[in-house]
Amino acid sequence: MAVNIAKTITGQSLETRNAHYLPFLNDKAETLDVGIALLFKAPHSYTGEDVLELQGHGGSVILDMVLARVLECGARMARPGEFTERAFLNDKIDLAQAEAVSDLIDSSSESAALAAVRSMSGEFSKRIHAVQSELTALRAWLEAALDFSEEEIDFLADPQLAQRAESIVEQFDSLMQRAQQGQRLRDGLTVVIAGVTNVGKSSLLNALSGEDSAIVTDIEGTTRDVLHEHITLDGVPLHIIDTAGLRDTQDVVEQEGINRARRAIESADHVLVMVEADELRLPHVQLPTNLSATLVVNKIDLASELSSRGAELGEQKMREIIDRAKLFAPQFERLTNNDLMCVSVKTEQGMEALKKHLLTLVGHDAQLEGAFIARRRHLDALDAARHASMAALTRLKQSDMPELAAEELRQAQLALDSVTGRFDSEDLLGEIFGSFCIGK
Ligand SMILES: Nc1nc2c(ncn2[C@@H]2O[C@H](COP(=O)(O)OP(=O)(O)O)[C@@H](O)[C@H]2O)c(=O)[nH]1
Ligand SMILES: [Mg+2]
Repeated sequence: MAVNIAKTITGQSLETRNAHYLPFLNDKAETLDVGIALLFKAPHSYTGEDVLELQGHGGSVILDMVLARVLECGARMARPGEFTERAFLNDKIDLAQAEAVSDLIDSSSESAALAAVRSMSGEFSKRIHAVQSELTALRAWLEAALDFSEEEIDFLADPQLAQRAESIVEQFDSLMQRAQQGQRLRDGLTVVIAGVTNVGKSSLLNALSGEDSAIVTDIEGTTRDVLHEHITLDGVPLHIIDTAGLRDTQDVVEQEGINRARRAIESADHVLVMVEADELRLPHVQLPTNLSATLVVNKIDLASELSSRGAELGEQKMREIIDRAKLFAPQFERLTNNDLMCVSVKTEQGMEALKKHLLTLVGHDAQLEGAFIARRRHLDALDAARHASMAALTRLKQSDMPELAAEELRQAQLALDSVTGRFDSEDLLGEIFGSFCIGK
């Protein structure tokens, strides 16, 4: 089809993969525009099919006329994402790569774009295939060992089996770390500001979003509902959530606000635990221990005791604050300097450092291994695959029902297949490609 249309519109037989500068003709052989025609023959094209590319001068009228002419010659308009969908169906790219095409186009920061290119060019998929083939090899070995389990040599007792499963689990860890970083670059991070009343939580939300969305007063219990703000720092999306101060109260409305605050905290990616420099008040509840958290000491403009360097609180004071904070958030047992920020929302002191810290959490400036752009569904699949491998490892270590270990490994493979799309689910494909823009 594309080859015929090329011939009709240009009046010539085009050489493949060559730029031809020539007129585009209408049905009366009149020139509509003069431009470049490129013909790609299957399978050497983006979609794996014959493709004709016409590059004209642009401008909506001429473009419409050329488009109308192409349609007249038998073409039809593509659905959103159809080119990439065809590339996927023709095995030019896998599903993770196809999704990365869309994520590259939509990327809102340089880091996200770099991560998307990495996934699009197949680096993410290559790592998945590597784990996949190790899973296959281990399964084959295990199945063989099971077949010979009646023999004298006990293959199942071979410690290499467990070692290999262990190495697979480790590979999952590194893969997930890079994918999670990519998912955060793509979808942003949900950060909840938590603490008692009047420490400056709402002021921080307003400062970060640059808007007066939350009401700030010196009256305790001012914020009663959960407030959401979507902000972007250096192109990285962040969802900041301000909550009611956590305290014991008889006020029914405030109590409901505090319950909502707790739920918001539980579903957050990260919590900023806010305290006041001079008045160490922390909530009576405890933060879930698996949440990552930063201790933010606010109102250092009011602090009576500053360190010799001036910018930070004295060491004695810091230790006191940390000791108290540990009671609220056990994760602060392992608090490092990176997880402790002294700020004054009022004078803006330390605010730049706090913003930088938030970007670090997203992995925006991570120099180590590059992130792979990834979606929630990829993370879920990797998580399921890791979980199944871990279960297999436990069985192998304890020599407990190895035939079930083989099944766990198979489940891990199935989960991994869903990332690269080696399976068919029409619904999922429709959902993925339907979200593309037209022409891609
Ligand atoms: N001096 C000083 N006051 C602050 C600072 N941040 C917030 N405040 C004040 O502290 C009071 C409580 O702030 P708010 O944001 O409503 O606290 P929330 O209850 O934790 O949301 C308000 O009067 C703010 O103006 C700060 O860095 N320094
Ligand atoms: Mg508030």
